[in-house]
Amino acid sequence: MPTYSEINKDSLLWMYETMVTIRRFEEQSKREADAGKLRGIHSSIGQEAVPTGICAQLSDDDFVLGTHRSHHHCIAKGVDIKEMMAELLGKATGTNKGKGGTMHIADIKKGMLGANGVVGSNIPVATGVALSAKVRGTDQVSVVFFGDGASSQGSLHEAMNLASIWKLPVLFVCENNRYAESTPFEYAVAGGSVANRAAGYAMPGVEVDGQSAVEMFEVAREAIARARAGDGPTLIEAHTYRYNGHMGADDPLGYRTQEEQDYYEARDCIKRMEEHLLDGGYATESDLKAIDERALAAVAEAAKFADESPFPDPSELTTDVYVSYP
Ligand SMILES: Cc1ncc(C[n+]2csc(CCOP(=O)(O)OP(=O)(O)O)c2C)c(N)n1
Repeated sequence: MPTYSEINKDSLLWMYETMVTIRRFEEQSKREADAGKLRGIHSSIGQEAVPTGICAQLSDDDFVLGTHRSHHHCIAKGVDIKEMMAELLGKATGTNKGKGGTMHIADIKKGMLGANGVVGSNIPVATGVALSAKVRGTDQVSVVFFGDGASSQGSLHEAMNLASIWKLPVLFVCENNRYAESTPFEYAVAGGSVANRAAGYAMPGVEVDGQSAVEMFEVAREAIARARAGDGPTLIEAHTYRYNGHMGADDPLGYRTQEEQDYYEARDCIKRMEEHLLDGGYATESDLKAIDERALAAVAEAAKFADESPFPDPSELTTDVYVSYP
């Protein structure tokens, strides 16, 4: 997985391809769910720029921890999409041998320590991971993504406090997509801001347009540098939007308006990156078409791989479930 230190042609093109791959992957995941091959997914369509702008600057040695809605985190962190799709379908070739599914994808060698279906649960884990990096004297950074709903969990506040007093190398990244299931952010979050909460824990709290990969990159650059330098954590609130229902077709979206949806879709992260690349002379229409086709082909190959893979053998039921200590 490449690691970029600045915005240039290479990093812009990598971010574009990563976001397009995430979107095509999510579209395919929905088709798999609609076909009854899994029970449903929490789609990350609309939110692709958030992990992409950050992970462009991480290496396999850095850590990411996610949520129930984590396909975009995994792809941005370099997890193989064939193994991911197989995991979604519960196949033996999946990242977790088919035992994790859509909400528990992990790939330790890529530094993707796991999606997690329990809201808010990965925040203290990421903080512990950052403590481990500090104790071991490495320059590794730990990044945890969570939703606006999770931002009021006690786990975030306990973790921010410890991360601040111990100056841990962790980025707390809130993907504020405006709703926790159907509960609006304005109703549920006192004070109307997640970023403001950083002040109570003596760390920077930054708001950023989460539909711009370039802005995500810039904000993350500073936070990552701060973490690697031993200066401690940053809280980032990325304003974004999930275009689909909370968990697919079961959600009639009665709690939000078409105007609101149109507002965010007009600021779509992929469209904006496309414009940025073309206007800046970084790519031509045909370059972008070639990338789009490559992403589509990669996702089609992943779907085929997943379909053709076997389910785990029943004898595997309890393997990898418990760790045995020597
Ligand atoms: C501890 C816990 N409480 C409740 C749930 C049920 N649940 C799943 S997703 C979700 C909403 C989470 O909203 P947010 O953190 O904003 O993330 P988003 O779904 O918007 O990505 C809830 C309440 C859960 N999985 N875990």
